[in-house]
Parts: sequence; structure tokens; C-alpha cells
Amino acid sequence: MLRQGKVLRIYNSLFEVLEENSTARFICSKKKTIRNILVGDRVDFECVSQQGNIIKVLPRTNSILKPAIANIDLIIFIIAVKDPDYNFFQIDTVLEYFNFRKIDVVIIINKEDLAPAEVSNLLIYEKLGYKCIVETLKDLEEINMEHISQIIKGKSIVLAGNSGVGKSTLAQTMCKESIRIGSISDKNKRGKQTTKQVSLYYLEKYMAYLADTPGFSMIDNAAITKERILDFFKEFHEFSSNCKFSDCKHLNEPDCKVRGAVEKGQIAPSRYENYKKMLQVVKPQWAQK
Ligand SMILES: Nc1nc2c(ncn2[C@@H]2O[C@H](COP(=O)(O)OP(=O)(O)OP(=O)(O)O)[C@@H](O)[C@H]2O)c(=O)[nH]1
Ligand SMILES: [Mg+2]
Ligand SMILES: [Zn+2]
Repeated sequence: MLRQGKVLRIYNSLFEVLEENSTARFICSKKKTIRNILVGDRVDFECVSQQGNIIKVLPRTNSILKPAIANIDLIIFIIAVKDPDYNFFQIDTVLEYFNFRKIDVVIIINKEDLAPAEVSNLLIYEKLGYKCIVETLKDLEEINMEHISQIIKGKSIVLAGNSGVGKSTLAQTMCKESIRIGSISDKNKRGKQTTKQVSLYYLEKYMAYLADTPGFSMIDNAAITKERILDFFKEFHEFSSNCKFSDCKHLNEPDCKVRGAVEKGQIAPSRYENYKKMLQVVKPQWAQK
């Protein structure tokens, strides 16, 4: 009998597969000709008793590499206002990556209890069109997470964010399966790496799949291009169309409306600085054109 399911975990060369529209789990091997199976993949498999064999990987809607996960509907990107400190360049780098991959992102601004005054600095992302939720995740309980459960219902979700921001804290509130919560090391405030293995948890209550991850500091943006950068800085678009030069890079060109908007406070200075920083990476190629 042919069944369809989703890969939750990978152990060496075995795959834990949750059958779709049921809660039956199967440990599967795979047909030799299948090369690359990721957590999150939808697969066709055959099985005898509890032992399965994956015979086909269905087409992916998307995938990311670090950690390797396929078919993500939503990234919940957690930023802490403090412990660990946030960094605007890192935030934009992460957001650019998911913008390029065309994966929806919701931002949780966490640890409001530690530095409530910092929250407004991060709300610039709300103005850019990202849904932002301000939270103290350590106090969140299943009973008052209606605003979050609405967002996750029926989706495959990946928790992203630096080590120590509160990903596992949220994951644990969402699901009963044990996810280890670490503590921030007081010494360097960098948070210990506690989450190593990537698995999907099926949250029956929300009909959702959830991946806790070990932090997103390893995003690979080596292939970034000027087109990607220009597409990401969406708030520049309404101004850049009026720049004097149609190929304006918004650096030192005369009569640049993007720089004008930064000066008038219509574009956040951190965003413009990050634009220039990202451009540094691709500038050599750009200059050749
Ligand atoms: N003050 C405060 N502490 C929090 C809050 N949310 C989480 N923490 C604490 O922050 C520490 C790190 O939380 P985790 O959930 O383990 O962080 P993580 O993002 O999973 O970290 P890694 O697994 O290392 O990537 C824990 O000690 C949590 O209790 C919050 O809203 N306020
Ligand atoms: Mg964790
Ligand atoms: Zn310009």
C-alpha cells in the first residue's frame, strides 16, 4: 500500500515519517536511487507492519540549507531586546535571506521584560510590512497564546534567531515534547548552543509542524546580488524611482532621493547603513557593469 507522509527526523540513514491525515509514525529506509531527503520533505512510502520504505520525494515548495529543512510555510524570527543584544545588520541579513527564498516571516520581539524601552527601535520592521509581536515568551502559556496559535495553524514553521533569544522557550510552550532550554552564559551573554539536531515536531492541537533550530548565525549569503539587495530594501522603491539617474546606487550620486529620504527620517538610518554594507559584498561585480 502506498502512503504519503512528512519526514520529521533523520537518524543516519533512517527516516521518521509521519503519515498525512493520521498520526501514525513509521521508521523508513529509502530506495537506493533517492539521493537527498530533508527534514520536512513530503514523501511517498510503502510499508509492511511498521517498517517503511521511501520510494519518492514530492516536489519541494522551498528549502533552506543551514539547518536543512524543506517545505517551510513560515519563519518565526525571534529577536531579543537584550541578552543577547540584537544587531540590525544581522537582522537585515536574515530577513534578506528569507525574502530571497520567498518564505514568509513573522517577527517576535522577545524579552520585553528586560528592556521595554528597546522595543520601539525594533518596530521599524512593522513599518516595513513584517508582522511583529512583542512578547515575554518566558511568561507565555498555552492558554494565552491565541495570537500566536492563529498564525501557526496548519503550517510548517521554523523558529529562527540567535542563540539565547527564546526559540526553545516558545517551542516548549507550543508542544509538550521535551525540547531542552538552555541558559545564557553570564560571562559573554552569547547564549550557549543547546539546540543541535533539527527535527520537526507535529503539534496536533494546531495541525502544525514545528522545527526548533540551533540559531541562524550561519546563514549563507555568499551568493547575494544587487538585484536581491534592491528587492529586499522595499521601502527605498517609492523614492528610488525619482532619483536623477535611473541606475542610481544611492551612494554618492547627485540628487539621490533615497539619500534624501534618509536625511528626512523617512527611511531608517540603520536600514540605509545595512544597504551600503550589503552592497560592499557585491560592489566588485557591480563596478564591472
Ligand atoms: N527575561 C527573559 N528571559 C527569557 C525570555 N524568554 C526566554 N528567556 C530565557 O532565555 C534563555 C534562553 O532561552 P532559550 O529558549 O533556550 O533560547 P534559544 O533561542 O532556544 O537558544 P539556543 O537553543 O541556544 O539557540 C533561557 O534561560 C530562557 O528562560 C523572556 O521573555 N524574558
Ligand atoms: Mg534552543
Ligand atoms: Zn538614488
